[in-house]
Amino acid sequence: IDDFLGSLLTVAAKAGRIAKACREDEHLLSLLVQEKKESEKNPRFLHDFKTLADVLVQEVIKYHVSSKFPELKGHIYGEETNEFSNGESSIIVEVKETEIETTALLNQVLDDEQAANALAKVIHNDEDFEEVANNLSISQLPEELGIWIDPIDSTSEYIQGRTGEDSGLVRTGLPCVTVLIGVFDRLTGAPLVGVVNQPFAEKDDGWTSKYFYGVNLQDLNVTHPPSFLPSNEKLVAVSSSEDADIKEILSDNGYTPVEIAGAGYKLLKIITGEVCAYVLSKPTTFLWDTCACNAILEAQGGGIINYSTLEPVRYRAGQGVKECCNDGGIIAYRNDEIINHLIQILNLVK
Ligand code: 2IP
Ligand code: CA
Ligand code: CA
Repeated sequence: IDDFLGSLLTVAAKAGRIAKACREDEHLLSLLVQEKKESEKNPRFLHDFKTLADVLVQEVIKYHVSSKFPELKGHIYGEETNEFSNGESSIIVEVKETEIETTALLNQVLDDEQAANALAKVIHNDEDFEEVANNLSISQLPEELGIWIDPIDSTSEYIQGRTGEDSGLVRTGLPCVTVLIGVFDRLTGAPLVGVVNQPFAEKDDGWTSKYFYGVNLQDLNVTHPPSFLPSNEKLVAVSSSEDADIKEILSDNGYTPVEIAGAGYKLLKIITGEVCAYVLSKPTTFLWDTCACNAILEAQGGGIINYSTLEPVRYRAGQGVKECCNDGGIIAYRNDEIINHLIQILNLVK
């Protein structure tokens, strides 16, 4: 059976291994960081970076999914463009048929044979993902699908590389890094399948990763972790850039706003039940940030609405920060009771 969910989890796990490989080697990491062009920058940041890891991960996911599911070719969208410049010239980074060819291409970017070799090995090493309980064949999904990839969310945390607090609710650091793959219905815009890999979930002698998924169909509704997990009723995740008056309204109404890095990671904290919602009044998240976790949240009975229109966020093809911005802000929530209360206290009723 063409296990669609298994394929997404397999490539998300490989993406996590690539992100780890790129960070492991300080020299390699220094080679990988490049400031984004003005047109690609997220207004949230004065300096917005992408790393070769971002571009590589996105290309690996595109290559893997479109070779296994050719009907998706041309409908796999991602945050990053696959152009990477090493100073004097720019190179189109992609996965080649063979490891040798991929090594040669990477060496053009890295100018470091050994590093290029190491990375190409991880890219071409196919470790199958452990059995996934719910085989999901692509035939169970609507015909017209699209995929949104955020290859590495929390790039700033990824580059800084802090290990994060060792207990309780991690708020910054490598644990906030997530690989996000969201599948949506191109006709309705509804998020259907979400897969998240958290490559730096726990630090013991090395980093152990964690995975999460959700399938949100009429006749199939599964999530990992299970939906019955209780949700913290008081903590609300906010961006460190959120307005003080919004944080005040939350505190005045029985909630505790918690500043946590990472759009994907804040959404993940709702999915795991550690916070009950994520409120963002700013236009600083994009379709690639929210699609994966939106599918999981809807499968759990929650969702994401636009902070200004109160409409559920819906997904479409697009390219770049202008076309793909959740420009009214978002509110993500675990259940209807929470969203109804938040709309009321934030006085958002139109
Ligand atoms: C970023 C990243 C930032 C987030 C921003 C996202 O994605 O998740 O953490 O800002 O909205 O677009 P904040 O930390 O204020 O929530 P990326 O790292 O992929 O650019
Ligand atoms: Ca992101
Ligand atoms: Ca990103």
